[in-house]
Amino acid sequence: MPQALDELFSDKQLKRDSESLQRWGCDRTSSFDIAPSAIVFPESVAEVQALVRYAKEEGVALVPSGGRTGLSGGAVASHGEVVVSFDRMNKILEFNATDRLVTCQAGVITQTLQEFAVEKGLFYPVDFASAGSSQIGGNVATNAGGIKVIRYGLTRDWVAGLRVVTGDGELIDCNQGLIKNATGYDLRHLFIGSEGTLGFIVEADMRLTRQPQPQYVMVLGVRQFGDILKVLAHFQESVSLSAFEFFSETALQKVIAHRDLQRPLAGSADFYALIEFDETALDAASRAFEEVLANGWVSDGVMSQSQAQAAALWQLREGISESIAEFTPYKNDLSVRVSQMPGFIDDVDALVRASYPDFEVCWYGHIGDGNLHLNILKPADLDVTEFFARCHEISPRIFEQVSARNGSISAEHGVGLLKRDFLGYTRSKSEVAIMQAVKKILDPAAIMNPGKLFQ
Ligand code: 2HG
Ligand code: ZN
Repeated sequence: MPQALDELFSDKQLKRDSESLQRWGCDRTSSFDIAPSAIVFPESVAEVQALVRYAKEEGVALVPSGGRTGLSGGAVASHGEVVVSFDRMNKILEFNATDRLVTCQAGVITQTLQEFAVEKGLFYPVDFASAGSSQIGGNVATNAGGIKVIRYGLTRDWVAGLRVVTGDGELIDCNQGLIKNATGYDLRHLFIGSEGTLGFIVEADMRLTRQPQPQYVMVLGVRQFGDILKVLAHFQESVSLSAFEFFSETALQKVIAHRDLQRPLAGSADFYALIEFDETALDAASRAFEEVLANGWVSDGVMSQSQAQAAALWQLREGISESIAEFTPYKNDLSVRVSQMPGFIDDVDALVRASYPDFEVCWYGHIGDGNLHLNILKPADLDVTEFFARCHEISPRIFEQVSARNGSISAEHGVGLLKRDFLGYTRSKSEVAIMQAVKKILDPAAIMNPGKLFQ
């Protein structure tokens, strides 16, 4: 096998040194072995096709790799796989102002697309803390969400067309950038969120939209977990929100210490809501603030007076994930319908308190989308394996709560390796069987990111 790779790729497109294997063989997870056999960097669709055909012939497992910012092990190579990095397929190929479409190679960095849109007087609204390194191909493959979903939806909503190399090495063109196309199954949506298990996304036609008005950000101190949802409902009665995020005091303390930031409010609260809206909603938002204060749900609040202040307040939320990385967190990314949230929060909170009395628990997330990030922090003196084993023991009990409310065990981070064994809490046996059957058709030799999502 190694010889053939030398024939398919030039020296600069192929790495086998141990430093590179460690670097490109993983994502942001820390609990899986990293053991790829080689890293390849294709520069064209034809090279990806040739590689897949060769891998199919020889039974070589391939792992696609984008910005390596994933949190579920979807891009981890633990079993001698060949990692296919899209770092060298990072060009914006085409822009059409009438269609408001940008054609990106899979390796275009999210922030590059965002900046390109601004240059054209437009806006690419999917955004998250790792936008500076995550790649469009990876975003599509995991249907990435982020901080503006409440207003703009997920990556799925911005994909107008996809070119995908299937496990047969065929190139298929899905939806051609059309708005309307009622010609049967929309295969584009099958690949979105498929985590590279059906084919490798090589190009995507991404939609852009109008630039938003200047944004205002409020951070509110909230007394109780359950009151955050009352605040959300109250604001939504009169304000079109572009974000409604929350974080706990523990999360705030971590990010402040890590980035050396200022506390947003004079005092502290158990929880904080971060709310974003544009200037047309300024009066309504100010009124809503007075009302939630009068209702006793909120103890205090602050509103940005400039774009710089808005960005500073956003740091308090966006910096959390990075700030807790040093505590080797055990991650959960849960979602239920917003209407189910109150009971769900109470039950999971009680479970976590009872199960991990000696662990620090950090709550934050996109509560306006029904999405909670629950991070359990490792005590410094506890061994990693033991810590993960203890957390794993409790996971089924948390997932039972998710399942009882028809929720999801992975709202936006994907299943990968981390949640694979728990897929059944969200997907029925019939659904998993259908997914496996679809995989057999598109990836008959089982070489496309095998072992991810399901066995
Ligand atoms: C976020 O919302 C990201 O900040 C990361 O989805 C979440 O690290 C996490 O748990
Ligand atoms: Zn998130």
